[in-house]
Amino acid sequence: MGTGRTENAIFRGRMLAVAGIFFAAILTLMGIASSARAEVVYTEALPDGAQRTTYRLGPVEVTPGQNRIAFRPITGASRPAVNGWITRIKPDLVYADGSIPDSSKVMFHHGVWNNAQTGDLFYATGEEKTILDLPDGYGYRYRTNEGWVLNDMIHNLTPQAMELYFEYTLDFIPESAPEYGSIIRARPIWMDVQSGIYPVFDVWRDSGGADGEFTYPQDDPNAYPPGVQKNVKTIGQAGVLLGTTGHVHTGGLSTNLYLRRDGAIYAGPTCPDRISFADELKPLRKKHAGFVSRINKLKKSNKQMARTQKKISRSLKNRKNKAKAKRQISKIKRKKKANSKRIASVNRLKATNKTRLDKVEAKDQTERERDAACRATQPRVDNGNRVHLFNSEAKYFDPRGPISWDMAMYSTDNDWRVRVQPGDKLELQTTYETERASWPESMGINIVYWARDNEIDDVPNPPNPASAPNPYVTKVDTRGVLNHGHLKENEDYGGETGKNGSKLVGPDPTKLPDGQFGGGPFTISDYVYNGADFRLPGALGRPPVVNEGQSFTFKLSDYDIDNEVWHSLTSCKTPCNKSTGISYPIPDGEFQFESGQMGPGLAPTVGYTEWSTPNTLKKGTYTFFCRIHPLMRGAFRIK
Ligand SMILES: [Cu+2]
Repeated sequence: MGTGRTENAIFRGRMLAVAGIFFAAILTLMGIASSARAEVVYTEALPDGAQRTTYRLGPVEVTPGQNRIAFRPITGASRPAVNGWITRIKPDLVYADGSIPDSSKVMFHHGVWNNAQTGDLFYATGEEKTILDLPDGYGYRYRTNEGWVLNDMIHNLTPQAMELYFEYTLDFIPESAPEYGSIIRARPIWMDVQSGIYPVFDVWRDSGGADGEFTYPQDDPNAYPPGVQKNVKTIGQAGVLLGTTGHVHTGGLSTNLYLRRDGAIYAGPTCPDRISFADELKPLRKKHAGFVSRINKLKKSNKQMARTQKKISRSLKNRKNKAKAKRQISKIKRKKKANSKRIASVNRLKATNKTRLDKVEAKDQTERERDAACRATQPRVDNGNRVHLFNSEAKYFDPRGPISWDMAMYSTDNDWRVRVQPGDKLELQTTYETERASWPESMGINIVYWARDNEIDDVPNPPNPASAPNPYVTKVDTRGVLNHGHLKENEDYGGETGKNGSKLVGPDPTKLPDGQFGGGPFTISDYVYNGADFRLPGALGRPPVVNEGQSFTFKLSDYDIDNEVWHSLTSCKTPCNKSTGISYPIPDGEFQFESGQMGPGLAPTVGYTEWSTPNTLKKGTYTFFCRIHPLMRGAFRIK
């Protein structure tokens, strides 16, 4: 990794160390942000007493190329007018006409619904558009006198301004509904492998284990300051966990939620010891191998004799002593016959033995399966007292694999429950693939919903909280159900060449002649890496050249800084000139370099507006793109 990575990590570390910035920012912005216009676009009554209503929030004026974190209060007609329970939330981002933009053009990078009174971050969604669906009988408490703030980040991948609306569909049980009194209050717990307003970490290609996977935080020894565990939260009261879904970015494979309880060990029924058939199998297998090798030897000897016999027969007419040769032939024939008889008899012994061997092997297999099935019903306790609660796996619909937003997460199903007690610790980790590319600015987040015992008691005929499975006794369903299917807006994959290269964004830069280099720095403006952008025609697009040991410096234009248009230089595999889409280009350069999201310091930027390519690069042509605006492509050459 070049110099960029080190600076990147330092600046980001400093930024994320500012704890509490999230709430501070919300409180400040609540005062100054104007309330956005909103409307109800759809409403319908559901059989369980809930009303399904789609609210619209906006318009949101999306500026060219923006990747901006904003806070907006959700007030008035853009949320329910009466108290009640929220049981489901489904997000979207739409144009004025209700159509959904392609994610290759603009993405709902994240939206976090925040209750300003309780501090709850009660719903979050990202590009994967996860739906929150609380289990039957549970709801998130809604009060009209509690303020809501949406923390959103809209990522415009294009140089075009847009007018968009947030849409979110609530299932809501109002106070007036007969079902209202029987709903149990569900509360969110925000689990995050990082912290702060922009809780990201970088995943580098080939990092982590030999399995091509990187798990955060444990695969990064410097993930947290000593003694700090950002990914762990302690449960304060007895209660029941109700459900969770993970959030990862492109390249992410899963999040995993665990529980730790001091001194706890597996406490469920034990599986009977597996019966071992090794003592029976060993001699049978040895015998079998012995028979096979004897048969092979006899066959080999027969073949040899057959060759000798043939040789003698061929040379018979030239021999003086024909009688002697004929005697030799008959001797060989006799020996061959005897051999064949022996083969047949060993074969019979082999078959008898094999029948016994097969029988014992079948018994052994059955016993292994029985044992595995029994153990599969038991929770796995590892690292002392840690028990696995849920694997929120990312299911990629993208035919090219885990390299785009064409995916959905696995969620816990409706009857997933986990009994928790005060002092229990929840722990989260997330796993990314590291064979295909690097994945800068990655996340690993779960919102876990739970109910407290004392609030479960608030409803008539409450369920017995103690009936929820103790995860040290009963294995919970760690697999869950897919949150949603493939979404149409995620089909613009890119990476195409087209007929005669019609879809290429520029020529193959490795084949272009050397360009001029006057010393720099190069200015990035109008979505062009001026001086190093191979999409430009003629001499302008030729890769600039320096000698080994030297580097190029790039800086943001004042216009981009003033208008908050952030860029990166991210290495991509040469020629990196195919069409732009959600899975092309990706950060897969043969030699990895990464500037970070250049900008003056507020999240999501890294805090510098000028960056130099690593001076450790060997001879060759290097290609790069902008992770924020993947249509931007550049190249330079080292000689
Ligand atoms: Cu850019």
